[in-house]
Amino acid sequence: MEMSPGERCEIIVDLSDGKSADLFTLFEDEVDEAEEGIISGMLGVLGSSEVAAAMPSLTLEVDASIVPNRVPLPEKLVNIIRPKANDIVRVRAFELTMEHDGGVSGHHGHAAMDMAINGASMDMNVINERVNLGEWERWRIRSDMGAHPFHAHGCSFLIDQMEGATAPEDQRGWKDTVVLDDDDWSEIVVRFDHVATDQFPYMYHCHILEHEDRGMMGQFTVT
Ligand SMILES: [Cu+2]
Repeated sequence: MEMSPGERCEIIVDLSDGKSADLFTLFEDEVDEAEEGIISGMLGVLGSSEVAAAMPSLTLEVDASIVPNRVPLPEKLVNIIRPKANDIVRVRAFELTMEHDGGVSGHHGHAAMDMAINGASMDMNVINERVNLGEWERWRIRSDMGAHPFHAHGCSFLIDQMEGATAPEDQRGWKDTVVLDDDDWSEIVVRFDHVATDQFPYMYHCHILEHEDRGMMGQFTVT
């Protein structure tokens, strides 16, 4: 599974054979190199040096003292009721941008980047959006440059379109992060059911730490 910073995935692991299962975390380029090795590794045929060197992030082991409760997987894991088109009362657009800050080389020998959403870098004293409690909205989020995992507080949302196309099956559940690729856009439908005041607003932001720290973040109230 491809995962971005801050993203969560729910998985079901079949341990009915009693064997343990290893979960690996790799960087994107390592995945490309090691994908075949990982798959053969799963089959117990460790071949690739990448896989041999990789440490599992998590190992799931079966506790033999627990009597297994063997139930079949349900036909449907969750029942999601999507809002109808006319339930959505507002559309907001968010443009994520990165710009060189004037080309002056910084102390580290490279120009710093200014990062912003809708032209504004994060400012603790500015409320960027005001949302009405309990109303469905459509948020269209676009990356001007680079890949960004967009995250919003105080909600779970449904991804309608992802990277300019219909969201893949594994992205159609309740989410709190949506990934945008370079020069791509995604659309979410979202409803906020918790109050957030001017004094204690929520945030939406890119979940790459270096990007949110450089301003790719905004504040919103829910009232
Ligand atoms: Cu980012």
